[in-house]
Amino acid sequence: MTFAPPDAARLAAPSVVTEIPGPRSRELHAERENAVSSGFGTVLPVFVDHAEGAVLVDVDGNRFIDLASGIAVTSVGAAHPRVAERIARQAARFTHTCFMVTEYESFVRVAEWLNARVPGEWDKRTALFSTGAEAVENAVKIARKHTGRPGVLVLDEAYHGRSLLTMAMTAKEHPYRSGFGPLPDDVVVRATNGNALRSGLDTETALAEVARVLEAHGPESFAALVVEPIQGEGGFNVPQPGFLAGLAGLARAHGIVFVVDEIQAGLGRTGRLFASEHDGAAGDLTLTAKALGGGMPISAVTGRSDIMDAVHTGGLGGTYAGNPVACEAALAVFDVLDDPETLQNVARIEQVVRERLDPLVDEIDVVADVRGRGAMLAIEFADADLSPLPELTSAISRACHSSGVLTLTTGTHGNVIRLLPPLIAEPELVARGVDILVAAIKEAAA
Ligand code: PLZ
Repeated sequence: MTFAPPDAARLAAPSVVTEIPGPRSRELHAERENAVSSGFGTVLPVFVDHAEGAVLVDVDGNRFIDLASGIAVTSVGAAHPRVAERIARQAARFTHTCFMVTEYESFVRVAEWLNARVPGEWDKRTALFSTGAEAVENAVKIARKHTGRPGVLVLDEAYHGRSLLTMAMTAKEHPYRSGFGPLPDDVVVRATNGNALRSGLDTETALAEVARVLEAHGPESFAALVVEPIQGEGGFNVPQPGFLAGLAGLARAHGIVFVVDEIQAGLGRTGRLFASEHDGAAGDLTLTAKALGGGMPISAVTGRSDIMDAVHTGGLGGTYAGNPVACEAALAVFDVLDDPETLQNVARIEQVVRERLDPLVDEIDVVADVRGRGAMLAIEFADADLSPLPELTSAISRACHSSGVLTLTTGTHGNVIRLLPPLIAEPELVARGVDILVAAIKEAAA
């Protein structure tokens, strides 16, 4: 059984038995403040003891419905028995060799699975790394080597990471970029994302605008165009119909490598294995991370073999790239993703969330939009003139936390609550969490 069956114990959530955060979490948090750099923020300062499917249990015994999945990572839950078992077995055999020193089979099997399933009817190769930002950086390196060009085109509201290059590719100034410059702004160029709610552009006009930016900089200066098939940190912005396919066409017309960053939206999250499938816009290179390792750090660049093999031997790597324990975890995640029950469950999750959130757009003035796909859905809060309401948004999210539901905010303006339950979450449990969210919205809007 790969798909985790409903379990009465897991459904015993939420259960809030102390104030939030509880006394033990507060003690630990005080210790943290003396030990950990203040550069790390925290959404909900409770310390987790263990997970049961889509439920997180804290050190004070509070049980939270997890609508965050550690930012779209624990799609199979944070303690899937198969993942735990394969990790334990591999750790007892060997934890590391460095794939550049001696090889192991699981690295090859992970690459084969991705090559077979990543969109694009062409021969593929895969390179494994550890983090999402590393996958993005390496995609740019590979595209540069293949094209011999320097530039990277990205979109408004994009998020691609916190490393020096990916920070420049990320759009939002605070907290990601402020004070960390200078940024390599001479190679990173930004164009419109055709934001359906806010840009006022239709697909055709948005594509013409991207083409204009390309022309202004000289299309032959760009190695890669990097896009998210649904923007995650930017606010769960779903591309307008035809936009992604149009971008792919523009890139290919100019010999620019089209890179699809599926790090947040990929691997079943949107109800298809890859989010770009909804738009018929396969990447020349496709990036995965997050859900790939079921919580273990592993990322991948998968794409056209002629592009992937343009790199000289020794040009790609990293000490921990495709670590064997993380590869075993990925193989366990693949079993769950290959079980048709999993994507069927995502469709059920989408249905219970949409049933509850969609009507709010008409019922509640401050609800500006409900959007997303599958188990990647969001609700945006704004005034009638679309002025963002970030304080109201945080207050609603905090009210959910106090009631035992772990929600996250997102978006360029911080005025979006995003829902990212594990793909294996019981729809009844997600429904219960969303009912609590709806009650919090109604109370805050009243
Ligand atoms: N590309 C599309 O969503 C990571 C960021 C959390 P790393 N998103 C969560 C935070 O505040 O640091 C992400 C993403 C997309 C790339 C990344 C980067 O992945 O594994 O965090 O490096």
